[in-house]
Amino acid sequence: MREKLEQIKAEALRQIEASDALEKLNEVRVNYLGKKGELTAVLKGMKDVAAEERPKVGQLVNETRAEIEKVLDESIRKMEQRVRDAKLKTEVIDVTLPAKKNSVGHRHPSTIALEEVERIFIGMGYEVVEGPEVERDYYNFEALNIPADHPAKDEQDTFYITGDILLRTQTSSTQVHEMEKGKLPIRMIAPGRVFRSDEVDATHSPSFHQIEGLVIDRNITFADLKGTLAEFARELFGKETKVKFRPHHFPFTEPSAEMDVTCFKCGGKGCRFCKGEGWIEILGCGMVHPHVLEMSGIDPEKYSGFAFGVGLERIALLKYEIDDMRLLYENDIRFLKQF
Ligand code: 2U9
Repeated sequence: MREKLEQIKAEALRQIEASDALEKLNEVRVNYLGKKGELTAVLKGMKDVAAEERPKVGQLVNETRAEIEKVLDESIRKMEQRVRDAKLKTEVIDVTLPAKKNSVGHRHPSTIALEEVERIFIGMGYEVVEGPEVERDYYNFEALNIPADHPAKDEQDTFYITGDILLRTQTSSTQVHEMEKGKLPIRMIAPGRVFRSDEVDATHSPSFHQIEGLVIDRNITFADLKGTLAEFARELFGKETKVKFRPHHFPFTEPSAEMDVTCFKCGGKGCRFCKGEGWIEILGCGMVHPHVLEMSGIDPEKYSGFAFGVGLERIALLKYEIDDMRLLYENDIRFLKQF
């Protein structure tokens, strides 16, 4: 038995010595130490060995196994080292090569402008509320005091889905839903996409975005409107910005006004940017019409409020001095990556 084990060991060591690849060393492991290997076969043949000899033979088998394993592991370690060395020699890394460009996207200029406006109003305690883009005629027009014969209701101006269902032309509908909930006071802005049947040009698009604001509480006056919107203008365009209110008409507010800001390029002197005016029109606003409050179940004797509406694209165009609205929709990466 001893000779047989010596023979097995010598043959295993010879094969290890002759191996020139890791696969071959693994083969040796399987053939000699594996479940069906030669040493296991010897152990299985123990039944033919005299009982008193068995512990000795068992010990011999284990010793042989340990010796083969030791040489095998050492050979594998050396072989792996040789493979690594060869790889290092062939795979030269040129550290002077330019790195792969990692191109990370960023927010769209309209989104940057929206988040700026939201930041300002959230800072003044307003809530941001979003509503549906598809609306009933009532929420888009009637509840806002826009009568059936108003030109805005013309099919030329509004996208109708049915006679009663349409794509909202303003986000005021979202504010009407809030008023109907009956929770007062209200201090909210409603940003979102709106639709008007307009031809595309540098300043018009059939789909654009608005941010409308609404405040309803006891004792709200035009002074609150002026103070709030003047502060908004200063935050958005710089603390030197002055505001001016011109009388206007909207069916849903009374009195109504348009607000201009001093040109942030020339400070109001007049330049090319403000077309020599010194002023730039920025938004529409007014005191919520008592009838509008009443229709949504708010008592105009107890409560009053102000509202305003601003075009998001207009803010983005002004802020970034872009002269054509279409650039905001085309998603041309050469344009977008400038912001
Ligand atoms: C309720 C009552 C009144 C919202 C208002 C404007 C004035 C306004 C335009 C600005 C440019 C639309 O994006 S634009 O084309 N909007 O001038 N919007 S007051 O008034 C409301 C809103 C909700 C219940």
